[in-house]
Amino acid sequence: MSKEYKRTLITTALPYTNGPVHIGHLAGVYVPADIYARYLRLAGRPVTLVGGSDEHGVPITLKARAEGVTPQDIVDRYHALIKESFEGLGISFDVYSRTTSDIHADTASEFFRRLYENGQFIEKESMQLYDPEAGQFLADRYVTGECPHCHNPKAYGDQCEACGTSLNATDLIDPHSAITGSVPELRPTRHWYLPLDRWEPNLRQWILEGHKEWKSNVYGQCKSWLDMGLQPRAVSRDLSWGVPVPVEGAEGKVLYVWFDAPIGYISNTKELYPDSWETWWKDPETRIINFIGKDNIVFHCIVFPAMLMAYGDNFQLPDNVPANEFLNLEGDKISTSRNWAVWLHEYLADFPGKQDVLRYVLTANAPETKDNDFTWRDFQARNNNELVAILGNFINRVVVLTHKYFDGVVPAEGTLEPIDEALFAEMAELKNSLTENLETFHFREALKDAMAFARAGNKYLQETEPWKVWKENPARVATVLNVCVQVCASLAVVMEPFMPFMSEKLSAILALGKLDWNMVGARPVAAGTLLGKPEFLFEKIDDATIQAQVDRLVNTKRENEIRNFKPAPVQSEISIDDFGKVDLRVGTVLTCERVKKADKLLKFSIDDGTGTPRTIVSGIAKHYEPEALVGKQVIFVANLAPAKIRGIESQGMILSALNADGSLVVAAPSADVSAGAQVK
Ligand code: B3M
Ligand code: ZN
Repeated sequence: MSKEYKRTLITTALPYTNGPVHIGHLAGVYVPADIYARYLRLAGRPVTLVGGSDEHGVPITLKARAEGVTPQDIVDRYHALIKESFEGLGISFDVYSRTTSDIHADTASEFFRRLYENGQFIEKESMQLYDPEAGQFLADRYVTGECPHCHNPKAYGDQCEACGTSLNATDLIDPHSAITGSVPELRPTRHWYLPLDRWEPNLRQWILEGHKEWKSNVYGQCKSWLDMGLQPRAVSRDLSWGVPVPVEGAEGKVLYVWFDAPIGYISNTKELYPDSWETWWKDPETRIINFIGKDNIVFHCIVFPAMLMAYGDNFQLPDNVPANEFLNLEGDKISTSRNWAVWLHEYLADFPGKQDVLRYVLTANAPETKDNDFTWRDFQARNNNELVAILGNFINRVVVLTHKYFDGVVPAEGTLEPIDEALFAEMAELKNSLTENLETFHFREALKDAMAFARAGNKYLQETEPWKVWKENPARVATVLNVCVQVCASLAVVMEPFMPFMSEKLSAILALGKLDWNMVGARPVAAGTLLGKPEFLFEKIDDATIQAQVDRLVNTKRENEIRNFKPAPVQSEISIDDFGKVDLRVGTVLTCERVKKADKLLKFSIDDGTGTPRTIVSGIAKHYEPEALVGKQVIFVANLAPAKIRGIESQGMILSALNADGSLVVAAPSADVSAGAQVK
């Protein structure tokens, strides 16, 4: 931070209300923003945390169409769910509103009108994609096609998710309507464009010269955008869902969702502070920080700043945009449409009282510099080995020992020994590092520093061993426990941004009152304070609980695979004579066993009606227990040339079908037939 600001306005990307929020949203945007806001509050620095739902745009109208309900139904449903689940996780928004509010419609319209009146737009007619079957123009997510840059076949009309390039619908190769699947035609239509090129020199100066301290992923994306050269961007759309374009002759047109959504940050601040909102946006003493995911960088660093520059009137640009990379789930990209996610509202229902665990894991594993992976096993391990074994354990021991030796009353500090002084010195260093990491948005590292207080505490207890000293030197035990209680107090404060629920419980046990960053490394608990009852702030999560979550994902994957199954293309034609050469037979399995040291192979002995059992080796051991097949009938190719497999001569091949989800079933007659019967 180059200068001292009077206040900080933190914005969080407004989630589209076309579905609930998932751990990817949380790790990328809301948990880090909340950590930062909570830290600033503890440090006594004025801060406002702004959030809200993004309720316009094609994701919402598409969802409404798919369900046969109105867009309003969709946004009402998900806005309520999202708002409630954010509260459940303790995201401490000062305001969480929505872009369908009146105040937003007014603010966004006024913004557009001012730019329009000041000649900040180019108005032009152009040919746009039109779906004659649906009777509407196609832009953004209404149209998919091949990305002209990376040739991803499923790019959207506004962006290619594979290479991150932002697109115009007419850039797509081989476009298709997302509504009807039909091939769109071109029709003329009139729109307003924001000439980003006009602002290019200012943007270059502001970002490339002025903000070299930005995260390299953010700075790099901006630089490559600016180096490619900026183009005018349409800020209106031919749609009915959105904020109507507030000028004459614009019937049937609404503001482009990426024009109105960032203005939502302003509208929501207005809603919160009807009288003083301008201080938070126009005073150069206000510092604005935008928390977003990496797919939103261009809109926050190029488009919205250009809008603010065009508006003028002292609107401040963000001081930093600490965008995160993506979080994957069990090795796979999180996806709302594929239901591949851990949904926040489901987590809160499945893990009541464990909000902090999710916050902890998402921070410890945050995708700050590269994409990262969430796995349920890691979640369990971090809970059991870190939260329970290190943090919870230290606090619990201190409170239990204080109750045991001093009836829960914090003993006087007495005379400090070098080891005690060393612990305070260590805490002072940790505080510096932690503060620095929080100030620079390195929340993973910050969390490590915070945990280091608990590690240091455990080590100190291990070394001072009050339970051994008690008999001959109770005064020393008094000192040790006083010191330990002070470490707990530091923990209550340093953990608050990360895990506010445990911090609140711990503060109550220590009777700390209002928390303050100055308490960290200090001695805020007075001797004589009566501690609350010891309680376990964390508890182990067992294997069965984790397995249930893993099973749910496995099921989701199966459902997706079956839903998306596309049969392989039929092979080239053969004649009836060709087919006649294949001698298919029914056989009955006499014995079946695994082939040693070959985990895929089963060795069958088959009654093929000849009286001499036939041996067949088949690669289906992953799908069947051998015993389950004994006595069953199978269909096999009887005249296949024998082949040696692992030293066994296999005399034929058993037929089977591979299911979409990778499961396999052996082909069999629908009722028992004589062994050796031909299949034709
Ligand atoms: N709703 C995109 C998203 O959820 C968009 C963010 C708007 S921030 C002003 O990824
Ligand atoms: Zn692409």
